[in-house]
Amino acid sequence: MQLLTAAASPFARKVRVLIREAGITDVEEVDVQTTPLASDPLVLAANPTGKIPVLVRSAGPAIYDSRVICRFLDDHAKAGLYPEGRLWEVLTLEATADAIMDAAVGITYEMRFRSEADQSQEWLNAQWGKIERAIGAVEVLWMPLLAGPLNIGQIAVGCALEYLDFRHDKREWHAGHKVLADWQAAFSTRPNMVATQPA
Ligand SMILES: N[C@@H](CCC(=O)N[C@@H](CS)C(=O)NCC(=O)O)C(=O)O
Repeated sequence: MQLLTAAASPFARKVRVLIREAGITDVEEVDVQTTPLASDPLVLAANPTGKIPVLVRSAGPAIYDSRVICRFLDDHAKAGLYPEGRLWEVLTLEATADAIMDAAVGITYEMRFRSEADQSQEWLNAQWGKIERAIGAVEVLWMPLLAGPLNIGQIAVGCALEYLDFRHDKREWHAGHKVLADWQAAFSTRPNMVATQPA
């Protein structure tokens, strides 16, 4: 199988961390360059939206998005990152982290692809508001799930928060969120997080 990926993508990083944590050896990672304004042809051939990550499989159609690929690879490797007893909580935590990524990647694109004069500060701030609220919810609701055995929610939150540090450090999400910031500082030292740092 081939994973179409990019070093800066937090969504693709979720999959890359899972691959390593699960000890999966039959997925080749292929770096592509794709943007909302210029889709990589390889990606477009496998995913009509042009987004990464995409998993190209030897049998069956290519699959996307990151949540589908993570679930598929977890099942493939029987990695147990979706504990049955806490499935709905873990999936909601993953969805919350993905929402942080969506808003953060949206901010990155707005700032990269529009001139400063055309950028909507109102829209940028509204996206940041989503991120702030999601971070607050993680801290209030999900710390026990972040503290337990490794699950996909932890990987997703780790990738989302490090993406904020990578692209939007000036917004200083850590301020007022010491509990989550301490969790992230520890989680980011996992060898598979270190091996997949965004670039
Ligand atoms: N919901 C998707 C989001 C994927 C996504 O937004 N990927 C970005 C890179 S971080 C992308 O491919 N952007 C290119 C585009 O929007 O055309 C997932 O979880 O895989």
